[in-house]
Amino acid sequence: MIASSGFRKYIVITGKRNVGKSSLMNALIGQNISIVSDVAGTTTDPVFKSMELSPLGPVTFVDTPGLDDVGKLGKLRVERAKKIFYRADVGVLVVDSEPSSYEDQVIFIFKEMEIPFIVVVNKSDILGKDAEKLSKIYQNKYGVRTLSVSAKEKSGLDKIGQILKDILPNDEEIPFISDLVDGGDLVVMVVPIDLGAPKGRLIMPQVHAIRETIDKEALALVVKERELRFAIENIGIKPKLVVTDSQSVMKVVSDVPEDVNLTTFSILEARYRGDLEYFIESVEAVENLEDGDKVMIMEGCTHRPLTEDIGRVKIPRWLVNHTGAKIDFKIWAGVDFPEFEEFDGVKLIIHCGGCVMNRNSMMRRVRMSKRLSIPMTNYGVIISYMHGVLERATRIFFKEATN
Ligand SMILES: Nc1nc2c(ncn2[C@@H]2O[C@H](COP(=O)(O)OP(=O)(O)OP(=O)(O)O)[C@@H](O)[C@H]2O)c(=O)[nH]1
Ligand SMILES: [Mg+2]
Repeated sequence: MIASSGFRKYIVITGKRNVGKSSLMNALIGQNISIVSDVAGTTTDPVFKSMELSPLGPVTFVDTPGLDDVGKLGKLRVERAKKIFYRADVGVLVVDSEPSSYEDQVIFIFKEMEIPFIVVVNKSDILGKDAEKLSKIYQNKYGVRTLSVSAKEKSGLDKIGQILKDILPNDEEIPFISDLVDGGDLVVMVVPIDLGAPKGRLIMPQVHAIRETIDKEALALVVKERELRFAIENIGIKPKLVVTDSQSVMKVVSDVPEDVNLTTFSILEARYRGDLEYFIESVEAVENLEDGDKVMIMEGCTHRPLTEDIGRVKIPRWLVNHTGAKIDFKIWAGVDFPEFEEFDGVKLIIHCGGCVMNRNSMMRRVRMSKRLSIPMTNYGVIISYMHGVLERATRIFFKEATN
């Protein structure tokens, strides 16, 4: 698969003017993409370049303007930095001298935005032994990993890929359903006729749930919603869990006894790929929506919208009914990250299940939303919320924590 920008790691190169940020990016990519000169402030807008960086894989380097001249108190600097940093996976702070209040501030922003970063001491060709001294100073002051290089002579650069890989967040895969069931348990799955699915097929989350259930030596019983009550009343074993399609959740809640665990495929997806607790906490933002507020519907792929499309038609309709507010919906679809300006005035992000995304690419969007201080929830969570059954449909995940 060609890595589109949604899967590429963003590496943001920052530092004072003239420290050699553009030279470093050029040295890393082996091309003169970004303009280098001895005039401070040469780079005026971010410059992007994508490449493969071993052993990290596909990355996009972002060379940025030095921000050491903006705003005496640095307020403007913070705003500008945030605008560039919000989608960074890792930061590279380039230096050629001892830390000043500028480096203090950039590192403060990295820490505040939870962006892992390294310090690259550049110009080792002229710094000589001082390069090592500087490395030590930065290590001791900020507890950060450092690397001393010469962008001019292209030396000291070969370890950078490994170091960046070491500090990148590791969004390990988590189970879809297997941690919720034991061998011998019965799981009932409610699968309605799906007009969106190809004829004769089940959709991915349904297949995934069945696979993990049977691999746990548990029993998977798959029914349509009309047969659910009959199944529960006649099977003779109390189900450990009932999983339903979100759109039938209300009917299913009324058919499943209160002491039987219940959730939806979309909520399982929300947990599997994203941050379920954060999505639940964020959904409360619905209650503050007012006339004219913007809500971004964010999708992981560009599919052709269906007539009764869940993201474009149903959720907006439910949300307007729920809040009574005239909401301004924006759709963002695709693997790329929206530009900063797209988030202007957005009060809530509602993300799709992300069936084409992996956990890492979803968690990056979660991190982005936190950095932008815009709450983000997802389809599965908000659908159950608007139907008044979110607590019921998520109880199983939080049971152990409250015991
Ligand atoms: N000796 C030496 N000079 C370097 C090195 N890297 C960059 N320079 C010089 O430092 C000056 C600034 O380099 P740039 O790469 O334009 O620096 P920058 O950080 O991108 O600067 P701005 O875009 O203005 O913020 C140029 O004259 C470069 O030739 C290095 O490793 N060694
Ligand atoms: Mg530059």
